[in-house]
Amino acid sequence: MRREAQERVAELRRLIDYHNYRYYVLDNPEIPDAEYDRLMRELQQLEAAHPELAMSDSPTQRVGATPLKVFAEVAHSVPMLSLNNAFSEEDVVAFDRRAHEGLGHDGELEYAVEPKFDGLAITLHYQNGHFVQGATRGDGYTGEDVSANLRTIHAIPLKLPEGAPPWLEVRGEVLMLKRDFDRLNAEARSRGDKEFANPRNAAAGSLRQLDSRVTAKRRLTFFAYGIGRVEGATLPPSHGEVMDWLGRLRFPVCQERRLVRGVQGLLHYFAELGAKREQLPYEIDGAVYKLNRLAEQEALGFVARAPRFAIAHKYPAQEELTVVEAIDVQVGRTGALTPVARLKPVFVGGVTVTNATLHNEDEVRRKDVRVGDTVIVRRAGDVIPEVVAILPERRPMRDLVTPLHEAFAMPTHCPECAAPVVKLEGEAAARCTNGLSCPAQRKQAIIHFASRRAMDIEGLGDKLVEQLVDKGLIQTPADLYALTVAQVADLERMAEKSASNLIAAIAGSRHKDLARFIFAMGIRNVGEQTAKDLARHFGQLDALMQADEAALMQVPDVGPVVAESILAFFAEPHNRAVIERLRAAEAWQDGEAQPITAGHLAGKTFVLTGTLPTLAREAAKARIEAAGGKVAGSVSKKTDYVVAGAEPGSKYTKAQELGVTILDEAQLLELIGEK
Ligand code: 5U1
Repeated sequence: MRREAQERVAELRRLIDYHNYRYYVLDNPEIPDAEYDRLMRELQQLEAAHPELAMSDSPTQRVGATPLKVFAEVAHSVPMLSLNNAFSEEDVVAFDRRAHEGLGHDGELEYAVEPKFDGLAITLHYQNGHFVQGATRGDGYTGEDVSANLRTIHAIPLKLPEGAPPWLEVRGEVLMLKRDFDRLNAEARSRGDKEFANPRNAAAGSLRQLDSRVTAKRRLTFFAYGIGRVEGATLPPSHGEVMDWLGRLRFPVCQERRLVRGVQGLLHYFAELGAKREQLPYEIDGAVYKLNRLAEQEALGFVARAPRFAIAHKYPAQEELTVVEAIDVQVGRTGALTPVARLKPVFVGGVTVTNATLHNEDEVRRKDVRVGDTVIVRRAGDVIPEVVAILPERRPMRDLVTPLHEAFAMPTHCPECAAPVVKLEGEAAARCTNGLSCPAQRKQAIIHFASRRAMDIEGLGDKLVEQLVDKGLIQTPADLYALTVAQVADLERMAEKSASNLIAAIAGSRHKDLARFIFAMGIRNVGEQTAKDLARHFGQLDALMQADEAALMQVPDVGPVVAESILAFFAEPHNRAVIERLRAAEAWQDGEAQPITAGHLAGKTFVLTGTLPTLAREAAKARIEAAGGKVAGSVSKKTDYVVAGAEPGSKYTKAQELGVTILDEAQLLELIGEK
């Protein structure tokens, strides 16, 4: 009996380790979750019945252990170095030149390049293929023993396959994926708990928990990027091959790593990775360049605490500290009031930022942002800069207990037109109740109408619209088509030439397709995609204007809220009058109705692989199913589409082999009709 249990336990551990690897490292599970859970439960029951069979590297040990009082210290046998940074092309050129000089090498050098993960460096020790200890970097010489916490990270193997060397130290980074970070913060928010400022802090906070059961509940992951020490095995001659070897030992290695030659290769990689940065499922703050040949790495050696053979090329910081000088309230197109922090200018994300959105009143109160506060500002990609958090310890004090500035409160009257402000139940935004009689809303409506994705009137920017409205030359988008060159030439910073260009651009914006026109009208809750769907479904504006709630809800993704916004918009006599004038100006052209119905993907089979930039796997599946499609677990000749995200698994290769259409997230959304 005992022998039978022993064999089954070994078999279950082998099976679970394998499926764990398929799921967490390859992102390509072979069995359903329920089957995995069944195997795990069986193993837990057997281990409980036979405590003598318990082992620290059993997959059941990933749930966390008894809390520690303190972390033990671990002296690193090989120091955990930091990297020198390069902030400019010149720095990279100088790095490459030093490498040439140090090696006495002519011609281009070969570099192994990969993302610089924004996580926490750790080292993992394996003895005879078993995970025995893991530690943080600490000061580079001594770190903290966080073994119990590392065991809970499913991407870290607890047992290596046959052929692992007797002693192996693997170095890499623990991090939290952006989607897991968002989920963690959403949960914290719903409980009223403090949120983490960024995935790095969340990963650090989770890894440095004395109670590993807490770590087990946070989803952390890991990427290997090097070796600390190895005994009993000869490493291959290049870094790239070492990484491939680690991959075969079932360590997660990053799919974005490449081999490049010379400075041009490095800079090209830097630009390419930078363009992908926002879409990657994890945060990075640069690229790491390493001489690929280990013999060359050894020949160059180290300076102080950093290797000469490697460098981190950093992107401009996406987060910086600055001070809030004022909090203003802006009125948007639909009357929504947005608090905006006016900031002491700060260079962040590659530009100088002076304003950051505070989203809404609840958000300001939750973050407790006040004038005078030192705050973390974040600007990532083209996203509007935002205040992430305040630094409470830097808050100026009037005395020991009273803050210098009061907590923010939303004004009760519109700062632009003094009309009362309301906050509707279930809505985060407070709104001015004055509609298009409010000059701010009127300006925003016209700015939106003229914008690139709407009527695309070149040269009609915010400042010009402001002047036109303030001078009483225009009140609605329809007035644009009645403007004259003389009227425009009189405005500040305008002359005859620029005025006639603008009038020509306004005239040239006519005859837009119906979808753009619907979007340009700025109906609440009607974005570009809904506008496209409505245009396609109804074909003509009159048909849309006459549609009742039931007819509107025939359009996929139009629910009661969107339908209600459309009905309210067309019920407004002022809006109907403006539309009639725009009809007379021939602002749009009607088309043919091509009614769309839900379920247009009926009969189509999809397979998901890799991490999509914004949609979690479940969300992508739900959308496909809502459109009538089916999601399968593996690729076959019957698969119609494979949807691939970052780091796709073998399903991607299989799809290529079988010639199955491969979609990215944007293409999927387009197919579903959401884009
Ligand atoms: N991706 C990556 N990050 N990182 C950090 N590779 C890498 N290598 C490092 C460090 C400190 O050090 C080795 C070059 C020794």
